[in-house]
Amino acid sequence: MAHVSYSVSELLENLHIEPVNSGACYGDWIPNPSGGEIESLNPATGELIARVLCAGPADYECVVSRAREAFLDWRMIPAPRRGEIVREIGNELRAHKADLGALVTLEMGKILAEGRGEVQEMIDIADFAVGLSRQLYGLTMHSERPGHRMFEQWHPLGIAGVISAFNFPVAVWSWNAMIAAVCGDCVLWKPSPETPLTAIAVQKICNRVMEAHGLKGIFNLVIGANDPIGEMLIQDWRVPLISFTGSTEVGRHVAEVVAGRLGRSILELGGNNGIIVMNDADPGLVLRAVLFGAVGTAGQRCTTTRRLFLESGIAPCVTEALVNAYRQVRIGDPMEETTLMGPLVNRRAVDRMLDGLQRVREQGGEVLYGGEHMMGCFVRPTLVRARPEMPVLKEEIFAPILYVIEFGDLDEAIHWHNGVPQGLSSAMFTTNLIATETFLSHRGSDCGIANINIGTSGAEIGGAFGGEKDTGGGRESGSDAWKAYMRRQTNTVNWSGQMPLAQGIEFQL
Ligand code: UN1
Repeated sequence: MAHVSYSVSELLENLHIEPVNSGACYGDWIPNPSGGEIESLNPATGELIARVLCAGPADYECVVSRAREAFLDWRMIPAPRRGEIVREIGNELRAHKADLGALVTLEMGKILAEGRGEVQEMIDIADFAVGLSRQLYGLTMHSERPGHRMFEQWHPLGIAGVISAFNFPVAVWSWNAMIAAVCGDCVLWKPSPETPLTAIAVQKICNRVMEAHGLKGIFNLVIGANDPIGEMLIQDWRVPLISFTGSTEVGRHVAEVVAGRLGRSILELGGNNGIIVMNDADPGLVLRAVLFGAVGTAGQRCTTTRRLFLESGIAPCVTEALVNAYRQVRIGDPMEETTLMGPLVNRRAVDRMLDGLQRVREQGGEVLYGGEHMMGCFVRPTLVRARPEMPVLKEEIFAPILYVIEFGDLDEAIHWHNGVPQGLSSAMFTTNLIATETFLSHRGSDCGIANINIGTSGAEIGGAFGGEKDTGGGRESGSDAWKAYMRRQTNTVNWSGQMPLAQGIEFQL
């Protein structure tokens, strides 16, 4: 395995990461939070990177009450002005792209190109949010009554709670935080305890920008365990919106608790993404898209390609090309520029992959390549020839396992493609217009994202991101996803000097 060429101490210094860091911040860091200590480990080497003191219940309380106070002022700043401040955050992220990207790599194991790509995603959404800050449009309606004006306004909502996952430790926060900030909300972030340092580095960047404007409490951080900190957050009526990214199992619990207090949730849960390849597809494109989709981020994206449906005519050549490509994947230290696949995030992830593979074999899956643990958190990307009825195909195993399934006709492929609980991302490779339109029609893909001649992962920020069924139904990022971060108010103004009632009702003494 290749050696590390990036100086870790320099990187940590550039991003102001200390050997021991506070995990609770409302602009000022709480010096000694009481929630116990966690260690951030490099999954490629097992080495300690730095320690973090977690937020305890009193620290949580302190941060949320400061955020609540900050909201009262932040909501009164004009949205375009809030956008200017978000632009400065985007510029700071540009300046720190290489370092922050490398810290993502160091802490969770995705390769450098993908770590930097993740920071680029933050920069892109910051730019999007700046433009959006001048476009928080409401509609006007024609009233049925004379001399009446109807319209709607979008007001800031309050504190947006963001619970993010290890696999996109900073980008998914930014989809929420940059949009929420221009909408006039404050943000309370609980990152994954697997990736506390990237969150601290981002919080420090935000603190510097906000401090220059005399602001605190707009971006806030509480690092801590699901119990008690996550639970306190989802139960807190002062946090009207919870945006949660993670497993379907935990997401279901979040949804129930937040709904129980009539709060709003945005859920971005498991995916089980499929690509359907028609005989007329360009095999070269298929190969590149599938390789990135299935092996990229070591199979740990919610958009990772997990099921590949090949029409029988093209199946042998694509399968053979994939086995060849998998053989050539350079596995190693993700801090090395030439590495294509780094480690899984931790040993539990390795165990879950190996358990899953046991079920695959028991159910008759034929491993065409890989299937084994190498060392530490490193595994081989795995290709499996599978039958569509195998129950394991309905699971999201968060690891680089790709099932190859052969099919005879398109209706059959769509049937099996949609026959899983999850509904995040999907794709078809074809040059046929009818197949394309069928896949994108009401009887085609049932997912939140459906692409043609593009893989399932690597979405741009400009579209709304999220999916259906067990994926949770939430939408984040671009398009009009911002509406979830604001409250809509319908206004009717009567300037007629009369009091006509709607629906023609007469009600007089
Ligand atoms: C995730 O895996 O949680 O579309 C998000 C993609 C990325 C985001 C993935 N832009 O693959």
